[in-house]
Parts: sequence; C-alpha cells; structure tokens
Amino acid sequence: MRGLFIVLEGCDRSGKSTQCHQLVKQLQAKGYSAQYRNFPNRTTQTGKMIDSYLRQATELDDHAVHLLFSANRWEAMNSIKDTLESGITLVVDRYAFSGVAFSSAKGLDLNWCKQPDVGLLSPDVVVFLDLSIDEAEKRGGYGEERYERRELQTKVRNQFMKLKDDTWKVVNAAQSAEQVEKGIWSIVEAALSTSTNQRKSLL
Ligand code: DGP
Ligand code: NA
Ligand code: NA
Repeated sequence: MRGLFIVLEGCDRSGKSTQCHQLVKQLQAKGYSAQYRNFPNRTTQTGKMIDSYLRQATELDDHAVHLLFSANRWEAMNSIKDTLESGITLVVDRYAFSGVAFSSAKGLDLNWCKQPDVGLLSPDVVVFLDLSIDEAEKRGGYGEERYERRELQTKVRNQFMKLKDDTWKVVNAAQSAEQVEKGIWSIVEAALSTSTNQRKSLL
C-alpha cells in the first residue's frame, strides 16, 4: 500500500515544524515508514534563491518569487510520488496552500496565485494548525525574515481561511504541544485506517 501524503499548514509560529517532526516519530514508533519534507526546500537551486529573498538579501518581483516557490514544489514531485508509491508516509511542512495564502496576502490576485500549482499531487490529509496572531506574537515574537510582520501575518491567516474547505482538519494550535500532538494523531490514525482503494489515486 502506498504511503499517506500528509500536509501541515498554518501561519508562522503555529508550531508546524515541531508537530511535523513529532508526527514522523509517532508514525515510526507505530511501525510505519515515514519521512519529513518541507517547503520551501531551501537546499535546491530555486530554494537558494527563495532563501536569499526571505532573508531579505535580494529583492524579487512578487510574481517572480511566487513562481519560484511553485517551481520549488514542482521539482520535488517525482521524488514525492516515488516515495509514496514505495510505501513511505510523508509528513510535509507547508505546501501550495502557503504559496497561495502568502502571495495573495501580499496583494496578488487569488486566482492567478493558484494557477502555477494546478496539477501538483493532492494531499490525502491537510491539517491546519490554527493560532490567532495575538497568540503567535506571544510566542516570543516573529523573527527577522521577510514575512514575519503582524500586518502581513494577519492577512495570511485571512487568506488561509478563504482557502480552507471542509476536507481540512483544523487543530487549535493554542493548546499545549501534547494536546496538539494528540489532536493531529487522531486525524492521522483515522486516515491510516482507510483501505487502499479509498486512497485517492496519485495519477
Ligand atoms: P518556513 O521555512 O516554513 O518558515 O517558510 C518560510 C517563509 O516563506 C514563511 O514566512 C512562509 C513563506 N512561504 C512558504 N511557502 C510559500 C510560498 O509558496 N509562497 C510564498 N510567497 N511564501 C511562502
Ligand atoms: Na518562518
Ligand atoms: Na517551519
């Protein structure tokens, strides 16, 4: 049976990366093969350009950087497909929803923003770690990167709310890490118990 394609989304400081790593550990402890991936992947050629842009070392047109983020996902597609087909479950830290939420929050047209990611593999499970901007700021404030500002984060959160459909599973990220972990696990456990033929085809 192929692996599950799990995506965690949320605003900055919602605890996504910590929870992704915890989930991988938990899956492995239960005997599943599981791996962590994240977007943007800053190690590739497109990722290096994105990293430089996020660290504010370089300037890029908003549309151009949007396409770079999308290319960063596209270039990972074959590897993601092969990994899932080999039976490994992937826990992915951000995906195309972040792409659309961040770029449209900056003012780009929402429908334009969706187009470059059309055709990417659809996740089996999308977990949205929901945290108010006030709670996010209480967590020691934002960092130095380009998007880590209250006004933009507020807009990003609003855009995520527009993108959210009834297949998304929302977990209250203001709870303790252990409670968030339990919430995510119950969602993943339910998804894991769906039979092979209920899992969406990758192709
Ligand atoms: P992270 O490494 O997960 O902290 O992400 C870096 C920043 O980039 C974060 O502020 C979210 C933002 N981001 C992630 N994916 C995209 C994307 O596809 N497009 C845009 N514009 N921003 C993104
Ligand atoms: Na960040
Ligand atoms: Na992160």
